[in-house]
Amino acid sequence: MTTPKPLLSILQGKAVDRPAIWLMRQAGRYLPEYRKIRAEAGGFLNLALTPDWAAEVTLQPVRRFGMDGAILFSDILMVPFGLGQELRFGEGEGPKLPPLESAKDFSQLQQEGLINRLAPVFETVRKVKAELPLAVTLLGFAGAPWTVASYMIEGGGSRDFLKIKQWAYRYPDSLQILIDLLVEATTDYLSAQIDAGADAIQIFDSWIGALPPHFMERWGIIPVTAIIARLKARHPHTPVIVFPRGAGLVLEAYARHPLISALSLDSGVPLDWAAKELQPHAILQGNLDPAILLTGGEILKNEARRILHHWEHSPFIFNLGHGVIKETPPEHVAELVSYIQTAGLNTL
Ligand code: 1CP
Repeated sequence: MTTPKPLLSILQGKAVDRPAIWLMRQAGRYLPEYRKIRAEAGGFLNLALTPDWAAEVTLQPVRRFGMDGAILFSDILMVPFGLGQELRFGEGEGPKLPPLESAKDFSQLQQEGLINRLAPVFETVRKVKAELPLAVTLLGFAGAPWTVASYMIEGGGSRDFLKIKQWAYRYPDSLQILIDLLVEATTDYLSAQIDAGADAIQIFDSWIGALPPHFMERWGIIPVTAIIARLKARHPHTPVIVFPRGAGLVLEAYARHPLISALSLDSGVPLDWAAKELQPHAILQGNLDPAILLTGGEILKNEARRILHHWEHSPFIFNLGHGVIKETPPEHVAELVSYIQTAGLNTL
């Protein structure tokens, strides 16, 4: 059976004849056509907030490789930016923000005006939707509250997350105020992406794995499912994929949660365990090590085959366990996409 949008059909729990594939960070520096536009745009923020450019780089990997999904070109830090926190992306560095030092700083964040300040993002979604082949699913996204709060409090990327973790351990009620604010802001932001044409959503909780397992319910599952509950009230048919990177055994609680229907797995998740404990409760996506895509050759084929074999009888979305590494040769991506889409399960 051929379906109009294989990726969306899988997320809706329909039977399809092959797994779907898209890759986290499929747009970006490993593509020469991205680097060209990035150089023209100057800064990352200028690129992400100029709809013609952002739409173009969203479409680039789909055009080149024929993925089943296009992910909006934007960043999880658009929400803090939309709330009025200053945001810079230095050349070759990660994001930098003036860190929130105490609950007093929360009053500087302005929720009204968020949607206006982020209007170019929704314009990008509309532009992509108009140009995207019908068979391709358009994914909107946002960061989960814990992960986004970590950048707002640490002032950028972090290795140890000591500021946000101490805040969570010492003043949980105070951190909760920020998390609740992010639940509301993220819901509005995602809802506007869906209104503009996003077919499905992914919520990235990239740093939830920094917490011990028994804190993941409070700071991971509860806020993420609060967003999903609010989104469902407005858009009951839009699927949401949750990516709780590094959640380990807590993935079982995510999968069993009635509001979570699809989970993205990092490369640390053993697939025999996932097949048994997660797959009965959720649609799964993942989880090739991005370094294997970087390496290419025999191991890429063998590992792609190994992952597919786990899902012979279940709907599955092939992806990486984390984003594409910027040194990855585009030919490796081309090989992987055509392998997944054409080898099919019968000829493996
Ligand atoms: O200069 C450049 O070209 C900037 C590099 C870059 C890109 C291409 C950044 C800065 N963000 C993005 C786009 C982006 N970010 C996308 C859309 C593109 C796609 O997936 O094809 C998405 C989905 C994100 C999401 C994102 N941003 C996450 C969650 C996923 C993950 O990687 O865990 C996170 C944590 C960020 C923060 C961020 N933005 C950029 C960087 C370098 C970082 C990581 C900083 C750090 O903590 O070290």
